[in-house]
Amino acid sequence: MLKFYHCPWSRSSSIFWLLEELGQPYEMELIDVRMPGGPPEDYRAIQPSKKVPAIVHDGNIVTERAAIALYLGDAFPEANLAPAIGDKDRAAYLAAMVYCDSVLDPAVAARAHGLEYQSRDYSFGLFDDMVAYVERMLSRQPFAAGGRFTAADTQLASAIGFTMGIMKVLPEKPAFVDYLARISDRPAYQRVQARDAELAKRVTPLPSFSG
Ligand SMILES: N[C@@H](CCC(=O)N[C@@H](CS)C(=O)NCC(=O)O)C(=O)O
Repeated sequence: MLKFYHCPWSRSSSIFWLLEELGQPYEMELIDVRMPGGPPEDYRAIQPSKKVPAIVHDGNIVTERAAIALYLGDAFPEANLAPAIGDKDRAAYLAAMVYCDSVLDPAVAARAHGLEYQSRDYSFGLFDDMVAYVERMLSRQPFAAGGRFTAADTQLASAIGFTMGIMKVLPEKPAFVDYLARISDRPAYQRVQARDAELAKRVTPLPSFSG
């Protein structure tokens, strides 16, 4: 059995979407990461920083969104969401997965917090370089890893949707808007939007973002 630790409307929502795309059975445990004091201490045995997402599958604890998405895509190849080793799209797939969490996410956070820095100061580099790169990528290919939807799109589209649509930090580039339009009618995506809205009533509300 697969167990999924989730907080609605958070970074774990991208893994929720991927699980729905995979169509495998899983059990969800809600972790209220926004509650005062954070989740209970014993959750640290699953996720060392008491963050979401995390999964347990076949006795393996997997943390870190990129690792979880890669793990799940490979664990369920029948869903055809992970270009296999040897596939020409594998390199772009791996790079996009890691880029979302190691460059896009921290670059947006740095911008949101008004951090002034040089590219060489942090491994994630400059916000404007990140925006230009993602815009170029999505202008030359319809999906994160090339011509077809993969697990990497659950991560990239979630990141763009949240940081552009909710945080209002990522600029509304036509390439980003068109990309979100390409994925937004997927049934798994629609299901997760509806379920997260329901589940959100059971946890501490999101802070408001001033933009
Ligand atoms: N590096 C982690 C980061 C996960 C993360 O930042 N999760 C947020 C959800 S939006 C969280 O749990 N925040 C609660 C907290 O930091 O106390 C990953 O990629 O999985």
